[in-house]
Amino acid sequence: MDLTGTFNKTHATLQKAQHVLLIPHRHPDSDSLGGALVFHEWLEQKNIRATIYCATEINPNISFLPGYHLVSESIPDDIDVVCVFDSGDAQFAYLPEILEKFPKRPTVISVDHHVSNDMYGDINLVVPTCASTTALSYQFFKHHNIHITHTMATNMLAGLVTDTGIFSNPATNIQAMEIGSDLMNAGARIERIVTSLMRIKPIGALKLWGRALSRIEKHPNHDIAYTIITQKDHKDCDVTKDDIAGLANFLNSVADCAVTLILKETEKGNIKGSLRTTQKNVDVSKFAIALGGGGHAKAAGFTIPGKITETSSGWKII
Ligand SMILES: [Mn+2]
Repeated sequence: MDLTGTFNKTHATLQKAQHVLLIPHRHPDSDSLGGALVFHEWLEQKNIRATIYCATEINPNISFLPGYHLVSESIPDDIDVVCVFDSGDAQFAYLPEILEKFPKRPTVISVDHHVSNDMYGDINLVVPTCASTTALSYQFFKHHNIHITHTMATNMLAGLVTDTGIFSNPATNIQAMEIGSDLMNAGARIERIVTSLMRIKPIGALKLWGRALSRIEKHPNHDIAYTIITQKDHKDCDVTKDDIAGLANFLNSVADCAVTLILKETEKGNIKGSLRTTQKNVDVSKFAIALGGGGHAKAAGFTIPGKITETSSGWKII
């Protein structure tokens, strides 16, 4: 894939901008916010005005990202370029609502690595073979001979570590390892990243994980392991939504099954299903779509009405 044209177009558009709005997707992870932060740092160096705006709250577990405090709570009105990071569609970043605020539509650049990206940008710097949006940003910076500072390197490596599951999931390729190694040379702090993203878990979350893990069952006919989390578990263990976010990924990486499924009761009387697979030939999004949900081939979800109750013969959805 020759990216020269798109790299140059992106570079030229940003260079000419009077004020760039950098937006991660809703509830950003470190790949999305990390991407916005490295571009922010570079634009500031070039004396090009840039503002990072996020439409939702940001999980404090990524507050270690250098520049995290720079995220603005308001949108300036002199924006002429909007750059969206790690968002496969416009709505996932609340882009349509943001664009409505401007009388003259700014130029939209999408920087992303999702295979499902629907090319909503005027410029689409979209490369699905990149392990992370920050790995793509790294390539852009290298192409234009932009010096990668140690803070940029930490932001880039954080995205790469997150999206590769610490260099272990199918997104991990030789290029990801090479970029990771170069970023460490540039001063990225991998121990800080791994500790913040992967290790620190509140005790309540560990208790909840314990309950969920103790209930795992394997389907008698299909190669699928599943477990459940009830609203009572939430209350007993005093956890937040973010505390359980990593459980589906953890289960997927350790369970001796092709597919894992977590069924979680929500406050609103629904059940949320989180599907994961590590198998190359399995597409869990098909299953999720059949149940009215969606997602990616390796990670997908759905929501159905119902409650989970314990009966004498086991757990039942009613
Ligand atoms: Mn990503």
